[in-house]
Order: sequence, then structure tokens, then C-alpha cells
Amino acid sequence: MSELSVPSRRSWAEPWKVKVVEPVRLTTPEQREAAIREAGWNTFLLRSDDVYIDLLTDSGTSAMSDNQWAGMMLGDEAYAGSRNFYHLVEAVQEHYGYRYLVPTHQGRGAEHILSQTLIKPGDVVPGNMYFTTTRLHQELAGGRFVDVIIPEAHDPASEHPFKGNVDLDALESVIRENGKDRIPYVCLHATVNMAGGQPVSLENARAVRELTARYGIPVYMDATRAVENAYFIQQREPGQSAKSVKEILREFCSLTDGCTMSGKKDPLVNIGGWLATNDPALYEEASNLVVVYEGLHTYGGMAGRDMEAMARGIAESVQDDHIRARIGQVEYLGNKIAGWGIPIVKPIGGHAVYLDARAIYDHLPQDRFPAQMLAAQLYLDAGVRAMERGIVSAGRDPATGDHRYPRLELVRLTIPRRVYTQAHMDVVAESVAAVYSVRKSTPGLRMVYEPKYLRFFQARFEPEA
Ligand code: PM9
Repeated sequence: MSELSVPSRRSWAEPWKVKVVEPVRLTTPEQREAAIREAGWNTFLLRSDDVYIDLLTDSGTSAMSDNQWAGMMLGDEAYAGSRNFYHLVEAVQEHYGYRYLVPTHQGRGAEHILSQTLIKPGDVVPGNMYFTTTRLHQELAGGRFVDVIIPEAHDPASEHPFKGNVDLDALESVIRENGKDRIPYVCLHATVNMAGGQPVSLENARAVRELTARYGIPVYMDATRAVENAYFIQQREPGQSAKSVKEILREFCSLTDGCTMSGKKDPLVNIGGWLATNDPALYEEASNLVVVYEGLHTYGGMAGRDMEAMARGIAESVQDDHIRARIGQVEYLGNKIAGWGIPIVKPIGGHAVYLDARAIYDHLPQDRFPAQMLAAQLYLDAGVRAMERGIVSAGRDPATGDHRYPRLELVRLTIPRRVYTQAHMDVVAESVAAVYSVRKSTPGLRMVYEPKYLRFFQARFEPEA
């Protein structure tokens, strides 16, 4: 018998095993064709029963642990002062380090409260690339978002390790041009969803802090995927590899004044969110406003059991072995697709693999919605649901009414946390390859219905003849 050779690079596996399973169903090509037509070629409008592998989003789609489910049974459903609220406050204080917490039903609830509290009509909010709901709430409060992300973020092929970084010169120019009194806060996304799940370095966050402190401008972070950001800092930033993700997260947050949070991502729950701050005056106003839109300031739209699950989820989310496996799975899928020469956003992001639809369908102009079509084709091929992140998501400029034309025209294969296996990832990668192989003959789309707000959720399309 020949000598067994052990590979020098050993495999890794998730730090959990499966206890409950949920069946998924592969439909026929005819059923998928009927479903996508019925959905107006918009993957948001599909029924999830018609989806085989659902990579629409990592939002609210995580699998909870047995410890979180046990916590659900300990829900204190008091209207006021639920004990689970205090557990959540303690978890946020311990892991994110902010003093005050205003719970909300999800991330956009927190964005609404923050925007209404801080932004006055005519204000300018600089940030490292827009996010759909964040920018809309800033605009609805009378503000204008200005993008100050580094130019590399707009280039899918750039291998910059921190493509989420703020361009400090651009930020300072915005402050000088508008005057510090017109800038209520700087909005720092970590990671940056629309750039491909790209991180911000600790060094850059520190520099943003120093710059804004000189002008007396606060920094509010979108901390929705800040744990993933902390993992990238540990892996990529010189001098950070000996620290735990937990330590890096605290350090990063200490460079900001507070944050908005969609608990549906990093914190491993299906619903919930919060606004956190170190500013007692902001807390006083926000905890008053929240009772108008979300619920009392000790539940903000969440049930007691939801707050308990989130408190426990936060503690699980900052564990190094969890986050390594979570991002490792995204990298597995991304490397497989990129290995076949299919264009994706580089480096591979934290929560998703982003296909470069502009490069894949290089025969389609952006106003024929290449990313929207690519997402529909993936669904037609194997029942894989993905999300458009291009011209449709970018919406229209409120001043001119024209489409915004973002440089990134992407389809996001978003990986829910602790849900799918490596075999599912293989099926997805092969479907991407199949769709890529017939790219030249794929037509564009026409938009036939366009809602006023956040059009990507509900717009309808038809294929060009
Ligand atoms: N993100 C996502 O799929 C949910 C649907 S698209 C609006 O990526 C950031 C960075 C997010 C985010 C939601 C929200 C809003 C704020 N910031 O969905 O309201 O990625 O909990 O959070 C989605 P909620």
C-alpha cells in the first residue's frame, strides 16, 4: 500500500452541527419560468416556496442556536421594562461599548430615528458609499448624502484590502465647502454593503475620528456588519492579528459616537435593531421619538423574546470561530466562481459574493438592467435567488429625476449565517457558470412599473424582444 499523503493545508469546518432541518424544493424549469414572469422579473417578488437556494439576503435569514431558542422561551412580554431589554443593553454595552440603547423593529427604524433627530433641512451627510434605506431616511429628513469613499471602492477589480475606507481629503473638502454646521454627522458603514461587503481599516476609522473631532462633528456608524469588519481587520491590517475579533470590535466602536444596527445581520436574529449612542442629549430625544414610531423605549417594536435572542446572538457573533467559518464559507463560494474566470468583486466580501454584471453582460447598457437580468437568469437556471445591486437599487436623483448610474452594476449572492452547506455552495457556483456560459445571447429588460420609494423592492420588468 502506498504511503498516505496528508495535505499540508488542512480543511476547516463550521463550529456547530445541525439539529433541525427545513426542506427545500427544486422546481422544474417550466415552474421557474412561470414564477419569474409572475414576479415581474424581480427576485424580491418571488414566493420563497418557489426558491431552491435563497441567497437574496443575509438579513433576518440566519439560523439561531439552541441557546438562542432557549432564550426565546424566557421572553418577558411585559409592555414596559422587560428584563430582556436589560439583557440586550448589557450585551450592547459589553460588545459594542456604547452607553445608551434605543431598540427599534429593525435597522431602518434606527435610521429613521437618527435622521429625524440629527438632520435639519439643507444638511449634508458625508459617508462611505450610500446604502438604500440609510440614504432615503437622510433625504426624507431634508439632508443630502455625499459619497466620500475611496475611489478603489468603485472598481470591482481593485484588490485594495480596505475598499470601505473613507477618502480623508474628500471628507475634508465636503466639510470645508459646506461648513461644519451643515454636517450633522459622518455616516461610517462598516462593512460597506454596496461596495461588495468591503471593510474599513482601524487606521482609517482613527483618521476619520481625528479629522471630524477637529471640526466637532460626530461619527455614527452603520454597525450592521461591524463584526465582519472586525474580522477583516484581524486578518488584513498590519499589527492586528494577535487581537480577538471581540477586542477589535470594541476598539473600532470606541472611534465613533454611536451606531445604527440591523440586528438581522451580524447579531444572528430574524428581526430587530437598535440605535446606540454615548450622547445623553441624543439619547433623550431619540428615546422619546421612538415611542411615536416604533414602541416604548424598552422594546421599540420587538417582543421580549426577540430581545433575548438578540442579546444571546450578539455574544455568539463575536466569537472568532463563528466569524471565521461564516466568512470562510463566503470565500469558498467566491474562490470557486473566480477560479473559473467569472468576474466578481475583489477582494471577496464579508457577507456575499458580488458578480460583476456589467462585465458579464458587456453587451447590455446599464439602463437595460444587466444585474436585474442576471439575477433572474440565476433563478431560471437552478432556482437560486440573488439580489440586484446596481442601477435599480440606486434609484433616481431627487433633484433631476434621472436614474442614478452607479459604477458598480452587481448581483449579490448573499450567504445567510449558519444555514447552507458546502454542497449548496457548489450548486450555486455551477449555476453561475451555466448562466455565464450563455451570457452573449441574454437580452436586457425594460422597467414596466416603478414605485416611488426604494424601487428595487417592488419594480416590475419585462424582457426585451
Ligand atoms: N440590508 C440587505 O439585504 C436588507 C434588504 S435591502 C434594504 O443587505 C445596512 C448596511 C443594511 C441594511 C439592510 C440596513 C437596513 C441598514 N444598513 O433591513 O431595516 O445592509 O433591518 O436594515 C439588507 P433593515
